[in-house]
Amino acid sequence: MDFNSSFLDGMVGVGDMILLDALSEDSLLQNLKERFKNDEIYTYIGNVVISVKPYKQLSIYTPEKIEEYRNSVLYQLKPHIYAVADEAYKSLRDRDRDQCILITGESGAGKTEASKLVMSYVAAVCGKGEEVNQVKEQLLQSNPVLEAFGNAKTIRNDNSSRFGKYMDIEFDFKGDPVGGVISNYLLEKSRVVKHVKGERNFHIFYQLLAGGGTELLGKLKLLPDCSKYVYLNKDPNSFSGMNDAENFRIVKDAMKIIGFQDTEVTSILEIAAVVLKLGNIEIQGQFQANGMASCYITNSQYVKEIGSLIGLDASTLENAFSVRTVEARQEKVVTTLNTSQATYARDALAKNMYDRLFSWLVQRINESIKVSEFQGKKVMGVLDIYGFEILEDNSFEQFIINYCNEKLQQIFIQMTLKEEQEEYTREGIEWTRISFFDNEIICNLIEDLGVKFKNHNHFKSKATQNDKRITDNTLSDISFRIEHYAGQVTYNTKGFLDKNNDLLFRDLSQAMWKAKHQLLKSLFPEGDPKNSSLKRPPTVGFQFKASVTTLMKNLYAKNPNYIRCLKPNSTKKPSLFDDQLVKTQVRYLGLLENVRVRRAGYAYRQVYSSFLERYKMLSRETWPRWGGDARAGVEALLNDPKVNIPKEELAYGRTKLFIRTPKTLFDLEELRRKKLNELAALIQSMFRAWK
Ligand code: AD9
Ligand code: MG
Repeated sequence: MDFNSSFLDGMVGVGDMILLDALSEDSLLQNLKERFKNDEIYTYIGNVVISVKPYKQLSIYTPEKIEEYRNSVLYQLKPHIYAVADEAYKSLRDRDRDQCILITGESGAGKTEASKLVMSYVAAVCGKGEEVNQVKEQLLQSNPVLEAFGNAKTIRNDNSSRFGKYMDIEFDFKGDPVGGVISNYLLEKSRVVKHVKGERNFHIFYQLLAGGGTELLGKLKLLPDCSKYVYLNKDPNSFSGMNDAENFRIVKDAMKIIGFQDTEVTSILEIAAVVLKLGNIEIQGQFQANGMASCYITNSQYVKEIGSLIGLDASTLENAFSVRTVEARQEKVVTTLNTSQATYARDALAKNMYDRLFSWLVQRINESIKVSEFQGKKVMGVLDIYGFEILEDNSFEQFIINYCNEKLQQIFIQMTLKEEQEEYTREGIEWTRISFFDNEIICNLIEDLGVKFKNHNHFKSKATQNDKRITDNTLSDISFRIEHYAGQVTYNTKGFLDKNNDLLFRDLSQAMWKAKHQLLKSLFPEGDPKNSSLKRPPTVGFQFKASVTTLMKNLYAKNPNYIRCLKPNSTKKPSLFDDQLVKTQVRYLGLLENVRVRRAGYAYRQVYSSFLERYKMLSRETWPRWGGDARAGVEALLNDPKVNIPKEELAYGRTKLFIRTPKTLFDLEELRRKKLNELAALIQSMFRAWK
């Protein structure tokens, strides 16, 4: 294969930044910009694909494109997510290596879209039997369902993921999908009760009201008008271009395909309706005869409606909103709630109910897509989490989201940069060290702070013990600042403690457990008097850290593939490339260091035996078989004058062969292809002669 005429010909700038002429931050940016202006939104750094979101539909996702990538090897065609998906899939299918696809970038940069492109590519290229098709459909249809319940319109993104998602797609030995497992990470449940102007609550509420139709809404006693619900936005501008009614139909169809029963769908929507109604419960304060503050519900209509939807006596519910029972040394003490406590309790119930419903949905989908024990499994994990966020007011949610991104950056650094350097050292190959920013210290700091978060002073004392990365001398008493890899973020600690403790008064969970509504009841197991001795659950921060730790372990065990998403501008304009904005992202994603490491080193490496197996037909020395040691075989193969690879392109490590530039690999692939054609022709002619 002629390198120039395939990978680079007709290409704007360079497709792999390892091949940049003079490497600097400017040349890297310039290259991305030039390519972006010509609708070349994907660019490689070795096997990492950089995506600059186009803000318009490009015709590069057609079935024909999929066919093209399916029949090529990496680097033969223009850079594309499909090429990375293809590489990962083939490595899984042919080399038995579990894969993970890590997609990072800030909010609105295109992560979720990228994850769907990967999924649809894999679905298109693997087997086609009836059973396989059903599995594929179920896996793909999990997206609209989870997006309806877990995504929302935000200032940065009309379809912003408000939960983290990791999906393992499982394959059999042939490489056909047999099922999957989805893990969800911390839904931003505060959105259920509150969102800022211009944003919205989770899509499903609007979809239900817009698309539910008279009969369903009548049954749920809902009105189609969002402005009637306190938890929903009253800002009409935030609805433009959302297609809620149409999306509701899509979600219902998707649920059917996944295997939800009609009764389950109804139960789910009933709970969504209950959440909306909870928001409309108005609570007023009053003083009791003894002078104690208490409260009452002014519009009992909603309590009655909730009661009838969930099969619970309205007075039980009303009571649960106005008192709190605390057990101390086997004694029950009942106190009345004041207005703000009761409002807090109401919102806590709505948030918890929705959050638990969401987790239940994920588990329910998993039930449909789970793989039976005996099927051989190879796994491709796709990680799509909420992107790094710097808002005007950053609270506990941003702290959690940014921590997760910080961990992903750490894994990227560790796996790509550190691994790269360490591998050379391990393999005994000469290597000049490159310094790069290691964010481990920040991860440790956040873990330390978040898990044991007690109060603001805790941060202050830690800040003095630590370095400049937490600076709060100039800040108000209720804030602290962290110098994240992606920028400085000032967090407001108001509400931190509450959100971390996530307290739901037991009176409410007990009331929910008394409901006849089976699904709702099952969401509040701690309300069962038999479980009343259960200890308080660990804090949200603690649970999150534990799940992120498991996730990281899982990712470390797989072969990583990276998609790094960049946002070209913040104004959603199709062809605007905001240099400064992209520069910031390029910096914090460490792209320049990434290129440096790959350039200083070798673009490709392979263990000797696999390399020999793949290319042995190129030399008479090694074909049809090589009897000796694999490394000696590779040397014999590459020393064959017919193969003709420049010496400086190669380095022999302890266990692997290293190839400096992708071009050499293309040359080898092309030689191999020609040789295989020759061999096929030879076999055919022999066969003919024999007949
Ligand atoms: V967040 O962290 O969940 O808020 P993401 O997931 O990074 O964010 P998303 O994939 O949702 O961003 O992309 C945002 C929007 O950009 C999408 O809804 C699309 O309208 C648009 N987008 C993203 N990628 C592409 C693309 N390759 N081509 C065209 C795109 N439009
Ligand atoms: Mg997303």
